[in-house]
Amino acid sequence: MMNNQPVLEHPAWLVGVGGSPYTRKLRSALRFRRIPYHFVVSGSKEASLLPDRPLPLLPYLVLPGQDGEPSTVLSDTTPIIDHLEERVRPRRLRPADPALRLFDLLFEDYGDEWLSKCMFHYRWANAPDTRKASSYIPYGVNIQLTPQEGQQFEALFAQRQISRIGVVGSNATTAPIIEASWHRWLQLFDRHIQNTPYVLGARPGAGDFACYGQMTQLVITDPTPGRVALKESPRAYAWTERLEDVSGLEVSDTDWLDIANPPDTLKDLLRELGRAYAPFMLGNAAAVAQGADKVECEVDGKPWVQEPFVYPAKCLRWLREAYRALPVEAKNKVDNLLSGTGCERLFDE
Ligand SMILES: N[C@@H](CCC(=O)N[C@@H](CS)C(=O)NCC(=O)O)C(=O)O
Repeated sequence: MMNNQPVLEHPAWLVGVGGSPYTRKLRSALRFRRIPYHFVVSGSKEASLLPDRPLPLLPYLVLPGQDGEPSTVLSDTTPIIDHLEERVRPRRLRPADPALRLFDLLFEDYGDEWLSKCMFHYRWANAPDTRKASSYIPYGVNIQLTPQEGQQFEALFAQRQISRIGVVGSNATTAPIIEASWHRWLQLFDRHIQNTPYVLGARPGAGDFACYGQMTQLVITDPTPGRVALKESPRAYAWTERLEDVSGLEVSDTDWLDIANPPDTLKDLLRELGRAYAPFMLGNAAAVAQGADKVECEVDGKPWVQEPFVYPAKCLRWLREAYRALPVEAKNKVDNLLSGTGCERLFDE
């Protein structure tokens, strides 16, 4: 039934804040998909009139019922994107080709779970970045705070985020690994988008929007990673600005690249995923499975220590389910491209 609905008949409500990378991911994905929505600032009067979110996360999406009134509430951008793929047919983000689709999921997870580490680390481990973010973010939620209230929130917010830095895995041991990966990502991404403007071809997929969401903060907003970005890749800066609104890009199903014959730069990006993101995902999932109180693994050939984090272990499960569900021919294509990148270990169960 739902699959026959070509578009949402009424606008949805996207509740979030501009300083949240996942809000930015979903907002630009909705724009690209030409799905009508009203953007509602979290904590506002308008948000309080909508049904509450199922998880304490931003953003969340409130879908309209048949009468256009607020109905279903969804949290977590990856399942939200999946839900919309089913519900709205045109301009879908996930490629129909199963092999390509697996790569899109992988890049989406890399953006969500690894570039988020870069973003969190640079922002909350560097005083100038912390000062900038915590000074304006409170006003993003309430533009009319008094300066005293603003400063109070600033201190509370910075304290809260810094207290979460262990969960994300930024510490003295991991900082150089995270920073080196940010430099490399920019260099490799720069070369890749010289070949093809989006990760998997001439049109963006969910992976592009996930990377974009984190890159809004890393490339544009935050001073320290932003300086790195402008030095390594002014092109990545322009790409990030562009992704904010690609609603006017006309796309077709032939815009995806040929996954049996991809540019070398795609393999280079996958090698980068295999170098830092994949060993972290595996080490973390093993620690979560064992109920260990610490993740202790090697990432990029160096020791990595952090608190176990349940959410990325769930993401790895989702990726593995997607891999297991691949038809044989697609699995062969995926294995072929993953071979030697370090990412194949993700699916080595
Ligand atoms: N996997 C989630 C992550 C969302 C997330 O971590 N959001 C952050 C803000 S960017 C959040 O809501 N943190 C808790 C809070 O701010 O209350 C998604 O894709 O939506």
